[in-house]
Amino acid sequence: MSPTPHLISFNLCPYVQRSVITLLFKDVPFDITYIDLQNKPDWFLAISPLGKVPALQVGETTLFESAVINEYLDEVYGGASLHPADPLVKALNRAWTEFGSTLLMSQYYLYTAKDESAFQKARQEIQQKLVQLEGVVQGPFFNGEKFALIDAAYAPLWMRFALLAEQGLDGLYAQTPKVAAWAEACLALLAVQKSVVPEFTELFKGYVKGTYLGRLAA
Ligand SMILES: N[C@@H](CCC(=O)N[C@@H](CS)C(=O)NCC(=O)O)C(=O)O
Repeated sequence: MSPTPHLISFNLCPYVQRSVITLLFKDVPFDITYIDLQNKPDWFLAISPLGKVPALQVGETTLFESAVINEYLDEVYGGASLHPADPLVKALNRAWTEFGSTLLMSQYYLYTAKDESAFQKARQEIQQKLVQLEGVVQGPFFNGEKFALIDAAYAPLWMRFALLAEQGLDGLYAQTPKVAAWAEACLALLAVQKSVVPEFTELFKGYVKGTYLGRLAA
């Protein structure tokens, strides 16, 4: 029997959230330890080669990088695979998952922008990436009817965009109705809703408070 997976996390991290969604969706019991990234514990630095979360401890072994962790979890735990069986489709899913990581960075630049010009630059980058996604998403999920690892990789983005919309970020999906429906389908899942700490909304809005967007919302 495989050991209980143990995730090392930070309560606002979208990359760890990808793994939590995968574990919850597959109904796999797991342990989770939250650390302060501003004050990384020595034991964490000793096991995480890049000093980043997520790290996944499986027995004596520590894995890192969210996409790799998710593939491992999918292969080893909880029944049917969440990755497409066809090698070409699987490879494409991996490529678009990496694209999703660049979108996470653009999103980060958006909600940490200190002035309008940085904000508009990030917004433009995001809009362009959403248009690119509009051309490839099948709907309702990325590959069609079935929720997959790639959806777990994008769901943290959709959750943060929904909160940013409450902060005044409007019209984000105006040109991308398929992406909007994809986001909605992901956010409707219990595994996604339960993938963050109960105080997440408050923490996230607090994080955005001092930024350009936070000032707009005030
Ligand atoms: N490519 C990594 C990115 C992980 C990442 O950037 N994690 C952030 C938190 S959301 C982190 O640990 N940052 C700490 C640091 O860079 O020092 C993955 O997909 O796992």
